Amino acid sequence: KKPKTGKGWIPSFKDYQDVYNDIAAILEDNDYDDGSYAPVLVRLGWHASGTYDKETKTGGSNGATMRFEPEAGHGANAGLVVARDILEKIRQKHPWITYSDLWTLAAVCAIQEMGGPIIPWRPGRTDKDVAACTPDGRLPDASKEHKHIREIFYRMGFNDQEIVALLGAHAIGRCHPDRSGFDGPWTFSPTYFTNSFYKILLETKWIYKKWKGPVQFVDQESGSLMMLPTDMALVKDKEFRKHVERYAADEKTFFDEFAAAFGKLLELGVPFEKDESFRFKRTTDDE
Ligand code: CCH
Repeated sequence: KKPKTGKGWIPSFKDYQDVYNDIAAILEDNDYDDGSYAPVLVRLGWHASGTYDKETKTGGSNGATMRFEPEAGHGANAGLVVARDILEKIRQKHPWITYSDLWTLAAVCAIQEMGGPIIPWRPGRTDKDVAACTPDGRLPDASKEHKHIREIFYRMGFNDQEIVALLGAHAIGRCHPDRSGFDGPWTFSPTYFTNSFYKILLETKWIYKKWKGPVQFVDQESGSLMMLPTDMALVKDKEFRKHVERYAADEKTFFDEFAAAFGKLLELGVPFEKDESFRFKRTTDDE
C-alpha cells in the first residue's frame, strides 16, 4: 500500500468514503448527550460555514479558522470544542484531509446517518491561518427576531425560503445552559433528522419559560421542549410561516429544500477547482 501523502497523490472518492465511514462509526459510540455526537457535528459544520460574507467574500467553511483564537472563543461557538476534538481523532487516521473538508463532511455524514437527506458535497477546501479568522458577530443571536435573522442570512446570500429550510435542523440536538445559556431539545427525537421541528412549532402551545436564564419558550403540556426567540419568529413572520407550513405538511419537500440549502451553505466562498459534477454521494454501505 502506497502512503497517502506526498506530491502528486490525489485522494479518490474511496478515500473520502473511508473518512465518512470512520465518522459514521463513532457517532453513537458514547453516552454523550442523547447518545449521539451527530447534532454537535452538524452545528460545527454550520458555524464554520455561516461566517460567510458575500460582499467581502470572507469567512465560510474554507479555512477552518475556528481552530484558532479568537474565533474558537466567540460566544456563538461555545461547546464546539467537543466536535473539533472528536474529529481530531479521525484526522489523525487520515492526515491528508483538510480540516475544512473534514468538518463539512462530518456534518453531511451526521445528517445522513440520522436519517436525513443526502447532502451534495465535494472536497476542495484548504485550511488557512489565524489571520483569516472572522470578526465576532457574524453568526445569529438567538435572542433576536425576524429582522436580525434576515440580516445575517441575507449577508450569506440566502433567501427567506432557504432560511426556513435551514432552521429545520433544530429537529436535532439541544441547547446547553453551559454553552448558549438556553436549555432543552426542540423535539422528542433529537437524534433523528425529520420535519418534526416545523410540526411541533406549529402545533404546540408555547409559553415563556419561568426561570432566571435568557428569554426562551417551553411547551405548556410537557414542559420539556423548547423554542428560541429566533425559532418563534418563523411563525410570527408571514413570509417565513408560509414555508414552515409547507415543510410541516410534507417531509419530502423539506428534505429536498434542506439538502439544497445546506449543500450551498457548506460551499459558500469556496474556490473549488473541480466543477459541480465532481460532487458525489456517500453512504455507509459504500454503494
Ligand atoms: Fe442552531 N442553535 N441556530 N442552527 N443548532 C443551537 C443548537 C443547534 C441558532 C441558535 C442555536 C441553525 C440556526 C440557528 C443546530 C443547527 C443549526 C443552540 C444551542 C442555539 C442557541 C447551542 C447549545 O447550547 O449547545 C440560531 C439563533 C439560528 C438562526 O437564527 C442552523 C442554520 C443550523 C444548521 C443547519 C444544531 C444541530 C444544534 C444542536 C447542537 C447540539 O449540540 O445538540
